[in-house]
Amino acid sequence: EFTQRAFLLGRIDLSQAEAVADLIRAKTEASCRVAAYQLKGRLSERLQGMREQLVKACSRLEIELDFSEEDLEFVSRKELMVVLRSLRREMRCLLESFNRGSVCREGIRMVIVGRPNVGKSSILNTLVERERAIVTEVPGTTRDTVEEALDIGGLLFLITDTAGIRETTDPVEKESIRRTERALDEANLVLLIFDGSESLKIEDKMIIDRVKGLGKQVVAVINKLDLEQRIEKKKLKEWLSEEVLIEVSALERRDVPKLIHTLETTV
Ligand SMILES: Nc1nc2c(ncn2[C@@H]2O[C@H](COP(=O)(O)OP(=O)(O)OP(=O)(O)O)[C@@H](O)[C@H]2O)c(=O)[nH]1
Ligand SMILES: [Mg+2]
Repeated sequence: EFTQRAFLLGRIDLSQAEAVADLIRAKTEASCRVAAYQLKGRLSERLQGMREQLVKACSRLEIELDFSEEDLEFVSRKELMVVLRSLRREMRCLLESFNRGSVCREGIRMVIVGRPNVGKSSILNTLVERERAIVTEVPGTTRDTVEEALDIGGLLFLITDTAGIRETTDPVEKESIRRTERALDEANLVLLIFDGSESLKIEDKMIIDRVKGLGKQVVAVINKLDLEQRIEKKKLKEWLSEEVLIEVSALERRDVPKLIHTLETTV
């Protein structure tokens, strides 16, 4: 009510009013910082400054048009171009900061995918440090998507563990895979898991191609580092090309801090 009154009386503008809601909803330090910046009116100041410059450029051009018959130059084309170019740069910066801001506010949707039994649920459990998802040695254990929130370096990660992707005729598993696909579509970041103790399978390639086709950020992980390694790392690197690849053992929590650090620096 007080925010609404402040807005209606012109004490704050719409972006500041929205920042009040963001500040209340903020779940991490980063989202709190973004909302506070906006609340102080910094975003409004930037927008106002840009608007003023545009209006000025526009009015100069209009004068020019009004007196186009006469041989008078009210504005130098070169100067105008400098102003417009710098404005365009600033707008691009603002657009990019919008994406970063929305990631801070809404959190990063990270989806864990891979073929069955590679240790996706174990990775989720080790990240959140509790037995969140059921883990068994039976491939196809996770049927429905499992979600959990985690604060990593002040950023909110909304982690989804999914059912393993494989060819199947089982109707329940088919539906599980459809849910995995849906989670993938909504993801900002994909955690692609491989089993280091087994050689690469055709399904691994299929999943890589599927994920790459989405054009999202990917962090690849070889799990089960504690077992004898049979995975063809060279071939995997070729399949992945430029994606980050790290090795962990979810079971022994080996190199998990490295994985967390990678996630923190990737986004
Ligand atoms: N040795 C070893 N075993 C692991 C590791 N991570 C997972 N496992 C085992 O691998 C098996 C499968 O683990 P899950 O975490 O259920 O694998 P998943 O990918 O979620 O499997 P689905 O849900 O069936 O797709 C379980 O028996 C785990 O104990 C690891 O780092 N080392
Ligand atoms: Mg699972």
